[in-house]
Amino acid sequence: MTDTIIDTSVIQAENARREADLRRDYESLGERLDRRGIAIDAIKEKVAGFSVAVPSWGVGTGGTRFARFPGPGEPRDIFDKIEDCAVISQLTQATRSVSLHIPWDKADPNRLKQAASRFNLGFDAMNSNTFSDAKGQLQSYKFGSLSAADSGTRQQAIEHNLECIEIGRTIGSKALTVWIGDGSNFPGQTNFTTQFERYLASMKEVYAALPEDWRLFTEHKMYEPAFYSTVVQDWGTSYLTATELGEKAFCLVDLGHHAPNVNIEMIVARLAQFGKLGGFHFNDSKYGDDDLDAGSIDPFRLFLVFNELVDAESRYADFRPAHMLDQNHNVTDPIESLMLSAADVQRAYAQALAVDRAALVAAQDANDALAATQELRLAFRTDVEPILALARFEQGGAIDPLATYRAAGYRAKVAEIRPKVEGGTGGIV
Ligand code: LRH
Ligand code: MN
Ligand code: MN
Repeated sequence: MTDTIIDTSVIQAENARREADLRRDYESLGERLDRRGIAIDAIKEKVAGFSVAVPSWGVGTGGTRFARFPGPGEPRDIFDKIEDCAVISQLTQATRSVSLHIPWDKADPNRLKQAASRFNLGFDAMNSNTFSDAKGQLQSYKFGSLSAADSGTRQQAIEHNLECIEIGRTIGSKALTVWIGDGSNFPGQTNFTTQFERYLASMKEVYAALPEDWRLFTEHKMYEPAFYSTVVQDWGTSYLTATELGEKAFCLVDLGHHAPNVNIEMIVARLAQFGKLGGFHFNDSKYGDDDLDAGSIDPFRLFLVFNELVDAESRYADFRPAHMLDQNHNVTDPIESLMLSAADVQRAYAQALAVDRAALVAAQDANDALAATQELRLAFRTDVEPILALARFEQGGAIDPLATYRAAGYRAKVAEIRPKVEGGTGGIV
C-alpha cells in the first residue's frame, strides 16, 4: 500500500466540487478535437503515462545568488524533502520520481530508498556536485574540478562522481548527471584545449564505472559561475563529450542554459536525430539561468520543444529522454511552484500531441509557411487543461492541485513541526 500525505478526503471533497464541470469541459474539447481528426482519449492516455522528476533542491528554500529568504515549514533534510515530493506526486500524479543532488542529499541509501518507496516514488538521475566545496573536503574546487590543473583535485572530483553512482545503485537510480562550473574568468587564465582534455580524461574514468544499464548525462551551460569561458558551454561541447565517451553517454538540455533567443527546440531536434538526447531540466527564464517555473515566461518555447519531442517519438525506437524539473527561487511556496511546473510540462506535451502531424507535413511539403505555422498555433492555443485535469483525477490526484493543496493546509501543518530556518547568503547556481 502506498502511503499518502494529503488526506484523501480533502482531495475527494475538492474534486467533487469540480468533477461535473470538468466532464462537460472534457466532452466539449473532445468534440472540437474530433473535428480536427484528433482523438482526445489517446492524448489523455499519453499524458497520464507522462512523468517529470522533481529536483530535491527545488522543494528547499529558494534563493537568489545574493540571499536566502526561507519560508515557513522548510524541509529540514532530505527525508522532509521526499515527503514534500510525495505531496506533489499525490496531487499532480505527474511526478513519480525525485532527482537527488549529492552531497546535499547524502544519507543512508537504504533509508533513502525506504523513504521514497513508502510513497511509491522512484529516483531519477543522480546529480553530482563539484561546483562547490563540501565540508571537510581536502581539495577546493575554486579553480575547477574535473578539469582542474591539479591532479589531486581532479581525482577527488572523479571519486565524488563514483560515489554518486554507488549511492544511485543502491536506491535504484539509472543515470548520473554531471554539470561542472569549471571555466575561467579572464582571457588567458586557462588553455581551452588542455582544460577540455583534462575534463574528457576525468569523464572517461567516471564513464568506466557506469553500470551496464545506466546512462551518463552531460549538462552544458553557457556561463556562470565562470564568466569568460566555461568548459562545457554549449550543446556542441556536450555532444563531443557524449560521443567521445560512448553509447551510454548523452546530452542533457537545461532550458535556462543558453544564450538569449537561442533556438533550443532545434538543438533538441539535432540531438534526437543523432541519438544523443539524454534528458531535460525544465524551467523558464527571461535573462539567464533564472530557474523560474516551467512555462511561466515563454510557454510557446516549451511547446515547441515538445513539438520536437513528439516528432522524435514517432521517428526513433527507444527514444526515452529523462524529464526533470530544475527550478529554485524566492517568492513562492516551492511545492505550489513545482506542481504548476509539472502541469505546464504536461500541458506542452498535450498541446504537441494535438498537432495535426499529417496536415503539418503537407503544408511543409507544399512550402506553405503560413499553413504550417498555423497548425502549430492552433495546437498551442488549444486549452488542454481538461485533459490534464481528467488524467489527474482518474489516477487519484486533484482536479485542481493548487486549490486542493491550499485547502489541505499542508504548509501550515509542517510549519508546526519543522523549525523556522534563518535567512542567509545565497549560493545556489
Ligand atoms: C546548474 C544547474 C545544474 C545543477 C543545478 C543545481 O546551473 O542547472 O543542473 O545541478 O543547477
Ligand atoms: Mn540544471
Ligand atoms: Mn542551471
